[in-house]
Amino acid sequence: MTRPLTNIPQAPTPPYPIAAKNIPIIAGFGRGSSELGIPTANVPVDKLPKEMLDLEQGVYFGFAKLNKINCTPKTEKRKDGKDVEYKFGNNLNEEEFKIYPQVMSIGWNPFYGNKEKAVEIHIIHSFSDTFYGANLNFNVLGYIRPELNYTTKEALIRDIEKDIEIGVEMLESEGYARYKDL
Ligand code: RBF
Ligand code: MG
Repeated sequence: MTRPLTNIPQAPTPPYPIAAKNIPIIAGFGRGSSELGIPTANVPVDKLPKEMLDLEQGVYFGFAKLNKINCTPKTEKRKDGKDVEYKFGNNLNEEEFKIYPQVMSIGWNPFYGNKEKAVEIHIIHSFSDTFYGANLNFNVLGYIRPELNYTTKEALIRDIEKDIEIGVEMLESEGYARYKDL
């Protein structure tokens, strides 16, 4: 028996597992990769299953898998006016379409003072390119912590890195690894 890192149960308990399929990845603010070095797949809240919208703001973990879309690349303007290239996953390597652990943030990103609720998934893999326009299958298997405000970017990054460590540890454990099926 390994010592539990947190008070997270040893297997999903209701309302988990919650699964979402073929959710399109949209452009966020572009801060995840450029400012934090932690890219996230932003998903449209209105395309998510109701059980996911009922979750309180906070940080969660589960599994995720990208699906490539057969679509010609296009460029779209992000809210801040910056051009974003949608490649629909066609630029990624075949082996990058497998199931990875993920940590997910639901909330208003208090550190950045967002006005709208954002749901973003950090897939735990260093992808060879961007994944805008690809689709995402993912599940939510448990809760890690509430969304917090931070005084520095470094403190936010440190906590996300801790979330990743906790998420990976839980997902490798017997009670959660069984849900690696999307
Ligand atoms: N933003 C916050 O303001 N507070 C948080 O506690 C917080 N936790 C996060 C945890 C994870 C696992 C991830 C992936 C993101 C988190 N964020 C949080 C969101 C972060 O600010 C966001 O990913 C970047 O601003 C890029 O949109
Ligand atoms: Mg993002």
